[in-house]
Amino acid sequence: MKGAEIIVEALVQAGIRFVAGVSGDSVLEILDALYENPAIEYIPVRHEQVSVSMADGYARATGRPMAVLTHVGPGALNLPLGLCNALKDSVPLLAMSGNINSVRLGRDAWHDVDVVSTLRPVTKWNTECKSPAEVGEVMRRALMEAAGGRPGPVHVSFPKDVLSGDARGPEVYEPRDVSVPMERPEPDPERVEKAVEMFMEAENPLLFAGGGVQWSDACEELRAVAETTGAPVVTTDSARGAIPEDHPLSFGVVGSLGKVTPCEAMRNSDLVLGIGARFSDLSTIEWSLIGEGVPIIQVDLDPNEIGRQYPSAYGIEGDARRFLAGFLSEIRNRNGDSPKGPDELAALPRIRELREMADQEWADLMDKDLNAKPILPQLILREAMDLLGGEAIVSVGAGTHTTFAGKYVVGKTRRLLRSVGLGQMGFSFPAAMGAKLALPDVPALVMTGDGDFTMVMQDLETAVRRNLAVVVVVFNDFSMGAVRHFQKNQHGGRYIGVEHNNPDFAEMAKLFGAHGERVEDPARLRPALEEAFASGKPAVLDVIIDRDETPKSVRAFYQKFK
Ligand SMILES: Cc1ncc(C[n+]2csc(CCOP(=O)(O)OP(=O)(O)O)c2C)c(N)n1
Ligand SMILES: [Mg+2]
Repeated sequence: MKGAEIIVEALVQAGIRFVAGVSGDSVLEILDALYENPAIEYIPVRHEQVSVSMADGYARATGRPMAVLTHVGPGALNLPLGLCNALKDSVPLLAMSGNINSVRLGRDAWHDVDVVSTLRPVTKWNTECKSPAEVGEVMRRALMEAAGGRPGPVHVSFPKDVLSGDARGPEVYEPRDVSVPMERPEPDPERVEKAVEMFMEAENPLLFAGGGVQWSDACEELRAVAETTGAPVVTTDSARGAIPEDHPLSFGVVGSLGKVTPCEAMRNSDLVLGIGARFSDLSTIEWSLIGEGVPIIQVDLDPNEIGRQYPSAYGIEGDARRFLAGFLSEIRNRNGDSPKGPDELAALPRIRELREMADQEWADLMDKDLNAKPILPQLILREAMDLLGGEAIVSVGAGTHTTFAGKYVVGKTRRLLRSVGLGQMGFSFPAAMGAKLALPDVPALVMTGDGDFTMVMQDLETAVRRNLAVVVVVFNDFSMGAVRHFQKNQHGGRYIGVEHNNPDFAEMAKLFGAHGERVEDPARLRPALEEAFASGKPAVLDVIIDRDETPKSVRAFYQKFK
């Protein structure tokens, strides 16, 4: 077997169904091995960055890695942004790139770039495959690294002669279907018991769920712990819907990109139990939300995260689901408690108070003339939620629009896609395409900015060709709004480099063969959304919004406590 054939065989054995990428002569052998292979679909895209973000969105939606394939040099050098995004948010994916023949490596030959060194800081694991005989082992290792432990993106470079050469010896080692979570460590039971004691001593404990809860499939356990203890739950953006955001105990995203109510819940807690959360600057508003001396319990699979932000945290190393299961049975053993119903939970005084605050916060956000023209971003949020409910795939871009779109009430885990740790523009559209590949029957909405969308919109061609019927709503303010707002507030309105023209995105979508409509009249928004989803095609709604509508900054709200 050729090296390239072993790669494809390893992908099939790992259960990988899609490979996206841009071609090049360095990967001809792999493309040829994919030709007519019924188990794997190769999806050509128009920019390598898009292939990584698609794989990223696919993995966020499913827990399964997808593969990316690029050409050497210029192809592989379009990967770092997307890989970094996956690394920052612990998303598993496999990137493969071709390379020039081994004998020419390092001689500054045509296309020769040290791709492995370039990608080192943006991958969890990354290597050059040196000989055809190594291909099977390198593939096994790469897939295990992507999905095992704390998931992440991996990259392998394959020189041409490795792909075309004949591999001798063992070809593929330990075939295994790969998905997250894989086998993960059990936390020390004594430390779990201690955590229960600390939790029960607290009057106002808080459950703080991070992406680790989602990646370890711990959502049911999280909900059971919450319903048994009556503790409120706040999340990071990586754990959206880990507990449905309309659940009586669920208060949404905490931190500077979240809402005030979950921040207040954190600020007024006398114990914070963080599960699979980094306690980042974003979620804690530069570490200001947790009071001095408030005990913290931090459960994480990655020992490097424990105590990284709060050295005083009582650390528990291990899998989130196993921790929560152990925690729950210990609480039940001690108290004989069972889960409380929604009415009983809603009547708890602390929950009632937080719920009133949350309702008021929502009412304040929506307290606008939503029939106003230009359209207010709040109207898009309201109409989309009304139409689609909590279970749609919702992919959100990076910009001012995020602070509105990000308030979508998410009803299910793995449905809200967003570049969290990196805050990358150009992610939302391809990520939704990836999620749609996995879940073709679930409606997929992209809420993005005009700046964000224009970074990747060429791949409307891919969406149309592959019929990935995502509906892109462009919050069009003809500007890099987030930066414009800074210039308005901090630089006296001296706007430089933030205002631009746009094509009519709807007309452009039609030229690509997609559905398109420009929406300027607030009354047209709802029917336009309905028609876009009913078209069954990729669609772009170019919604002209009021660019001076600035959301209240949660960070600014908390300045007063500093
Ligand atoms: C790849 C990348 N480049 C630059 C930035 C800095 N940045 C953050 S938000 C933003 C403006 C985004 O504009 P748009 O997508 O139109 O959204 P808006 O703020 O107008 O809602 C910029 C330039 C970034 N986050 N990512
Ligand atoms: Mg904009």
